[in-house]
Amino acid sequence: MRVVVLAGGVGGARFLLGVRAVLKDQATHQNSTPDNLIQVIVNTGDDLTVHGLRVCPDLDTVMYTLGDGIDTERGWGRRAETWQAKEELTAYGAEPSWFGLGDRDIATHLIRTRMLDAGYPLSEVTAALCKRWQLCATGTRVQLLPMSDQRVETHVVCQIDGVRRVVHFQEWWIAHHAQPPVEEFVFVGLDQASAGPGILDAIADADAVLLAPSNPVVSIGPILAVPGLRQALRETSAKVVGLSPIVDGAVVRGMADKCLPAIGVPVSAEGVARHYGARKADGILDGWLVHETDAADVAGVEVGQIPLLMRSPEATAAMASAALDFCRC
Ligand code: FO1
Repeated sequence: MRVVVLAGGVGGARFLLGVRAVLKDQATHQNSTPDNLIQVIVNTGDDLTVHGLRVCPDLDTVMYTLGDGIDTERGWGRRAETWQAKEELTAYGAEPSWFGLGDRDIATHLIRTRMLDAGYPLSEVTAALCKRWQLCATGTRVQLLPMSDQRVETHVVCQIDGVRRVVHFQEWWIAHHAQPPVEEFVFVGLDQASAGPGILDAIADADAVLLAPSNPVVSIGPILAVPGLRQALRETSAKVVGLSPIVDGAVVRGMADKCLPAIGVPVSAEGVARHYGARKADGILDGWLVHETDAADVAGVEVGQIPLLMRSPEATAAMASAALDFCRC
């Protein structure tokens, strides 16, 4: 089965563990070893350069999570991390002191920065980094596809201490704790960007396309904004099914509740579904999975109700299984 998943960071990475587990389980229960392929289209709008290093938070969160190197408490960065380099940089007064660069994590950024400087595109750098992390499982290959090889960065137009400012998303999210009221999210570089290699074909050839329960504005949003992406989703023969990131009327973690109002979307399962829109209209969704206590009524979108809290690997696998079943029918 060829499954394409659009994903951001923490929530998307956890959901992917479920998708991989379901396909692996199916592979081990079938006599012929099928060749499943999960192609993850990952948001790169969070990417930034700090201390001369190129950091790709969502690509790294997905890679570390699927590669079992993630710090599960934080949801980002490496397990058993240390922060000596960060402390030394701060002692020198080097900014940004607010960005948590872990010593183990720095190795990833050094390799990435060296390869980018040598002219390798981000897609090839990502494939090279993933070789170490063994993302595949029995009968299931996993490929991480940056949404674009061109640099696209999410910047936030907001009010900080009464002054209208434009800051990088990471600064808004980390240094200002997503507090400053947002006027607009701007995806800088988008007009010069094209879909990463293999992405449009992956969507066209998919048996299923899933929108992970990631932030609809700053994770899924930049991906959908890449030229040609929405059209590819509207044209694929695969079903396109999303999972609501709003569970029991609220965000589970992250800052979707601070982002959705900035684009005029209600913080609800139905609000997000309407935002993505029905493929039968001019949107992208065929199906939408909401938590058992939520509801959504969107013309042209088939809505399913299942537990959407990723409390355990089994719960996450059940979500993935329900989404894939939706695509098969
Ligand atoms: N999140 C934080 O809240 N504080 C940090 O200092 C921080 C550092 C960081 C470094 C590398 C990385 O891959 C992720 C990091 N994150 C940090 C998480 C990151 O801001 C978020 O995962 C996403 O970009 C937003 O979903």
